[in-house]
Amino acid sequence: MECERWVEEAARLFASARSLPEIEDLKARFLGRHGVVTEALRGLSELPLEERRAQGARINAAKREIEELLQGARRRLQEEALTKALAAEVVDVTLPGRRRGGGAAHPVMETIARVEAIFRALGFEVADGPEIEDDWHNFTALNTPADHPARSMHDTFYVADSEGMVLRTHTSPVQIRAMRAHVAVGGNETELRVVAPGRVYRVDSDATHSPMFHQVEGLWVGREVSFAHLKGVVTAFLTAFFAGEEVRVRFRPSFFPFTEPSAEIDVQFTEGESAGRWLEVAGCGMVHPQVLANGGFDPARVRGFAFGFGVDRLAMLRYRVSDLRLFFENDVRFLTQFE
Ligand code: 2U9
Repeated sequence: MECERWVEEAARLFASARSLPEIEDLKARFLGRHGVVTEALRGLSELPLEERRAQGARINAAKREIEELLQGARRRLQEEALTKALAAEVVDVTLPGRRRGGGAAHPVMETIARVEAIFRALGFEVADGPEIEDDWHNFTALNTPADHPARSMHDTFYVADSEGMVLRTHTSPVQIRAMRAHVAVGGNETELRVVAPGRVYRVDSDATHSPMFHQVEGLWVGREVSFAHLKGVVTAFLTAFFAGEEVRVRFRPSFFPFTEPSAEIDVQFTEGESAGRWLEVAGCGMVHPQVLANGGFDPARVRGFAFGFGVDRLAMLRYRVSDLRLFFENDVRFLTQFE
């Protein structure tokens, strides 16, 4: 019988179909407007009534079977596609989750915090001030005369269209401001102990100099203050800062316009790459009487000592970084090592 052949043929063809478009073609061949089943149903009208009923029932039964085969084939292909996708898109549930980076303080800021903590423990307060300074606070008050080479455009960044405003070349102007504020509230003969950390600027750029760098300066003014106290404070600081490493400290005579006498401070490590070499880390001295006067103190009644450290230099030694520029390039591959 013809109907049974259709069903057998449909079963065979649907079973071997490999894609959804192939199945839709088969559907058209059997059930479409010009499909064999549709044509057969259309031909029924030419048959006598009795035969039409019997033949119609057979064709409709075949049609239902072919529709079921069609649904089955669609389901089979969808399941095959899913199985294939699941095998291809493997999810490794044992992988660690993706975390958002926590962030951390920059090694230079970490160093400033460490320096501040040590000086606070030694009785110093911490002060800050403007990074754009006037000529008087940055140079004149610090005994740096108008014709001093530090004032040249080759060394100092001047602010365009301003009356001699500069990017501060050291944090010393903060000390001048701290002295004047201290004396203004009646502290001419009371002790002043202050450290001033911060950014400073000079026209200079190579492996060991950056146009922006960091200093921390200290100042102690009082009636009985001597060079011996200066040595004691600086040595105590360096010992605490390099805790865990054996460090020797040396004071070497030098000159600065704002201190007299003046010295440079070198350190020597007994271990590590630079073991045995003396490395300069700071300058210091007894504050020049004229500078004390510019700060509002009476130089006949008080004395002071001061020192200035290069913070970046301290950070390089502590973290064993050989090129200063690495601190300012902000490459996360470098910075994440300090998290
Ligand atoms: C006042 C009086 C005196 C601070 C001083 C130095 C010597 C010094 C350098 C160290 C490395 C700058 O960053 S660096 O290049 N500093 O050599 N600083 S004495 O003297 C002062 C400061 C303020 C009122």
